[in-house]
Amino acid sequence: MKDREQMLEDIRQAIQNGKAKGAKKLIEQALEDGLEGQVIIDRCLLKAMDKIAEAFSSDLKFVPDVILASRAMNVATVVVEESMGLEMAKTLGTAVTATVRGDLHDIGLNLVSMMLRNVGFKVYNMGCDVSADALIKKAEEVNADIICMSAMLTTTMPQIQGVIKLLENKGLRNKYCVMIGGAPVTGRYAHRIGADIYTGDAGEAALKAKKWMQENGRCKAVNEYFINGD
Ligand code: B12
Repeated sequence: MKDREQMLEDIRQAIQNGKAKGAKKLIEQALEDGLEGQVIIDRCLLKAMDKIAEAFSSDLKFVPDVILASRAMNVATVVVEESMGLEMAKTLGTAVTATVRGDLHDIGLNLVSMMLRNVGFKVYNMGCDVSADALIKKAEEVNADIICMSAMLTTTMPQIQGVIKLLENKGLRNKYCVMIGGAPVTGRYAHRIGADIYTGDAGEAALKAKKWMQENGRCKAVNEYFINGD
């Protein structure tokens, strides 16, 4: 059996090099050998994308490389997610997640969706390039508690505000917690446009969403998340 560090390094390399099938196989093997899903997320998935982002910014990798790595990353995310048994029987609450209209970045969004599932949310991940109308329609249809929006481009960031405005116009603003994030988004911007939660990373997003549910008396089921008091 390969040692743990070597397994992690191989998975990271496979993702960085855009080898989706290879990454999937390596992750399945690592899980079988006892590596925890959370360790794979922290040490492989997040690290691999950091490296890709770095290489992209320094012109060492180009758009096709990034697309391949992104695909591998999304495949890897699904494998880890399934291994963690994240289809929740007990539901802490319901979240609809999407990257806003005109924006094709979905890696951060997928991570946020996974982390939300991890703490007990039922998550409807609508993917990228989602219009304000479609997002609100979905939230209404599934009786969501939280609307999560990701924007990765300065040019698409205003779409978040557009969704909030549309919620206001429809008289629905107070029905939902609006949580936002993405590389160009800041806490200051979130405050200015009237979003409820901003965080810079997926793990913290899930914890803040869970806290919001507790503080706003929105928990749909009394379950272990609250019995444990955390
Ligand atoms: C991968 C990537 C792509 C891929 C996307 C593939 C995919 N399936 O997602 C491709 C190649 C398609 C792409 C295309 C483009 N990209 Co691009 N891309 C990136 C890159 C390298 C990495 C982004 C990423 O996935 N990071 C890893 C994830 C894990 O991080 P993250 O998304 O930031 O998410 C974390 C947090 O932000 C947060 N978070 C994210 N969403 C949310 C949501 C909520 C609710 C919360 C609470 C938190 C949260 O949690 C996440 C995990 O902790 C970045 C560079 C960078 N440093 O960010 C550029 C970058 C975002 N891209 C950029 C640009 C300019 C483009 C293009 C315009 C390039 C072009 N000329 O065609 C196009 C635009 C396409 C479009 N219409 O969207 C610029 C944006 C600049 C700007 N300020 O607007 C960046 C910053 C690169 C750069 N330095 O110039 N890109």
